[in-house]
Amino acid sequence: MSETSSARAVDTHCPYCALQCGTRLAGTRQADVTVRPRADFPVNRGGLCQKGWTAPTLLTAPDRLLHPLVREEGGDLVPAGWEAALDRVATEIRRIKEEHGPDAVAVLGGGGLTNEKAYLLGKFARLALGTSQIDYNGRFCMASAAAAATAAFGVDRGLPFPVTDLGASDVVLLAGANVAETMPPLMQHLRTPRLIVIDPRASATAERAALHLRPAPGTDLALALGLLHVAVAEGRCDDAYIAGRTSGFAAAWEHAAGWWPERVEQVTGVPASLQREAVRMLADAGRAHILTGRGAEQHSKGADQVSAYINLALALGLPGREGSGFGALTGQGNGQGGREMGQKADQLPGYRSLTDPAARAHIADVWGVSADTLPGPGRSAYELLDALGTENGPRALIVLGCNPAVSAPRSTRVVERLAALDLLVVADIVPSETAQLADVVLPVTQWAEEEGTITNLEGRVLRRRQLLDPPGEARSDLHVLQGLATRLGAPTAHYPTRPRLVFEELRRASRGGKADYSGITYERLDAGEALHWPCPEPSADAPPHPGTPRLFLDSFAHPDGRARFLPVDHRPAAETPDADHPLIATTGRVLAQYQSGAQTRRVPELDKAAPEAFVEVHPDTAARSGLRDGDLARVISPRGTTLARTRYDHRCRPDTVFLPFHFAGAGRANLITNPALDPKTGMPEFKVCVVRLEPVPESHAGAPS
Ligand SMILES: Nc1nc2c(c(=O)[nH]1)N[C@H]1C(S)=C(S)[C@@H](COP(=O)(O)OP(=O)(O)OC[C@H]3O[C@@H](n4cnc5c(=O)[nH]c(N)nc54)[C@H](O)[C@@H]3O)O[C@H]1N2
Ligand SMILES: Nc1nc2c(c(=O)[nH]1)N[C@H]1C(S)=C(S)[C@@H](COP(=O)(O)OP(=O)(O)OC[C@H]3O[C@@H](n4cnc5c(=O)[nH]c(N)nc54)[C@H](O)[C@@H]3O)O[C@H]1N2
Ligand code: SF4
Ligand SMILES: [Mo]
Repeated sequence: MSETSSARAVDTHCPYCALQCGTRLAGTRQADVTVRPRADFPVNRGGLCQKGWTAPTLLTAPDRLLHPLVREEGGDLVPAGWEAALDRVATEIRRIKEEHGPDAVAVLGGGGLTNEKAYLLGKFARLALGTSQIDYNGRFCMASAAAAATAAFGVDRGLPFPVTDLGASDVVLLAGANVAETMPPLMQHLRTPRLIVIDPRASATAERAALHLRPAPGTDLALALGLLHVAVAEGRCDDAYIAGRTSGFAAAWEHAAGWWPERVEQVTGVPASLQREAVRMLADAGRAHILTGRGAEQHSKGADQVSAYINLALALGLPGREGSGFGALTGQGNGQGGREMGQKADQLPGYRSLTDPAARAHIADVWGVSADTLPGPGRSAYELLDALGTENGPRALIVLGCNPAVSAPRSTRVVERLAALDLLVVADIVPSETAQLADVVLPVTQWAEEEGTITNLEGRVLRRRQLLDPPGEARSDLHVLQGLATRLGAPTAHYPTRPRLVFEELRRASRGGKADYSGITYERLDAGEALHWPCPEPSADAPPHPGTPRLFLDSFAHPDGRARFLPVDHRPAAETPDADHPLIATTGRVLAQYQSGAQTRRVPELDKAAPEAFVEVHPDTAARSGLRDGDLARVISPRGTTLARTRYDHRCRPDTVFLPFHFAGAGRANLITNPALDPKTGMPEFKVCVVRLEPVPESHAGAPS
């Protein structure tokens, strides 16, 4: 029984994005839950987007998973008891490990999982399975921003300052972030500052901008180098800051020196005059922020691209200065905590490196094993999916909190690889497209039905609280992990199902790491304290650590205390348009749908607002392909074809089309995307692939999703 099952109202947070808007839930059963935004939570201050308002509908999705399902020999998924379902998984895993070794079993996690789940999943993979093959969907999301921040600042906390700082800024530059649709309540904090938006599209956010730069997709690196060039050429750099707080400027400048504004204009399409205006706005501002979103990051050069924006921010003296800064806008609900807890291929809890002997020794000690038993780093998410069922690849995959059949690039290949497995196990709340392919489907509880913690985009640790008992036979992911681990021989006590106990263990595991949670307790959070990591546990008689809302004010996290410029140069996207595929397609989000749509497509109000796949295209470009507004189009890339409704937009770049990736079936944007990976981070090139458009004969024209 839960710790709070008698409560009828709880203060908690939205189940979706990294803003983690504060909400109050009330109700006694799944069907009568109401949600209200909390005015006292500083991030949303009483605001909620359409997804937050309708979140309770998810609790009663008509096809909600309520019983475990197992696939009959070559046939359908049929209901089974938990014991039988877990036994079947454990038996298969033992067989596969015996025949092919521990790396034949793989795990894919998610940035929506609570800290407790993400932590226990990493422990389960490395200890109970003994596999190196674990990664998570944050690889598709924050990997490039994380690598660039770590390289520059020595630590990766998406926003190293609270979002409320933005409200007092004079100028905020948003590179590839459409926050008006992806984090609407954040717009409250962006009313005062003047906005510079860098986006190839006239996005809802760009419409609110004082200055809108529209580079061709895949050219931000050239643009950011150009902005640095202008700052230097016009004498607008903060020379004292560069000398006193940074290193590596000269090497970075060597590359930027060749990117004068007129050359940048040729590559990006952004007029030189607008480049100069952007730099003047930033340099004239008393307080300024530069923020990146996925538009700048989801590229095969995503990490370098973010580094180029960081170089600009450093040249202007913004990071680590009170009231100014650089940040990347984390996307998923627990996208920040999810990348600290050890579900990433190269990482241990506390944001520790899996290859650092001291880190291995510390975690092995917490887990009560010898450091030699911990596996080394595994494949990144797309490489892992691409290897499934191949000669040296995994034969089994366990998925928690991810729907790669829709969200991974080059879907056709990914679905083929999932089908080639001996065993696919999916724990989910609904029959996602990936769950539909599984051999065993495990029904789990969701946000209003469980306790835990989430770390939002500003590194603030928040409590998720339970309002309701689980429906049907649904159990927490923690129960799933315990059930499997014990069947594989682990002691029950090593896999607690009470989130509070898991949190106590992860506090110890994180102690001394970059993301140190050891001073954070459920009691402190429940008392309403605002705790941003790092928050170390103080020595015996010292007062509790207050947490760290603002990082880098005194020094950066490198041993010499300095931030580092990275020497980066422009390179083109992996594909460039040609006669067969003359256009660039970029992909992203709309307000009413979330991610793979597994959740929001099941909320009628949201599904009505954004019912089907579409392709946003300039009317002249569409007309050249014989497409009228509202026609069904084939969008064809070298990898495949997706079907989408033509949506005219006069403000589009004529060389660029845009598709949301929230839809399943033939309307999956990822049927066409390019899995070219960033060599530094494994990030796929979701934001650039080459395409052509063709009409679909009327006789074939069904709904695209
Ligand atoms: N409604 C909604 N909100 C969400 C989500 C959702 O699915 N739906 N998901 C959450 C998650 S996990 C994430 S990661 C965030 C993502 O939040 P955002 O990063 O804001 O979302 P995207 O739509 O992926 O991309 C933002 C913009 O990048 C632009 N863009 C495309 N190519 C380029 C380019 O080469 N350069 C530049 N500068 N811009 C480019 C697109 O036109 C788009 O407007 O949103 C979170 N919030
Ligand atoms: N073309 C294109 N593709 C993209 C992107 C893009 O911009 N363009 N963006 C990428 C980005 S930034 C991201 S973050 C990914 C997101 O991609 P995914 O992670 O695949 O998308 P979600 O729909 O969030 O999938 C989460 C799944 O977990 C389930 N779930 C929710 N809560 C829980 C839980 O507590 N436990 C368990 N076990 N399951 C749970 C949901 O029902 C859902 O099925 O997509 C990436 N793919
Ligand atoms: S902005 Fe994000 S956290 Fe806030 S209500 Fe919308 S989806 Fe939920
Ligand atoms: Mo994301």
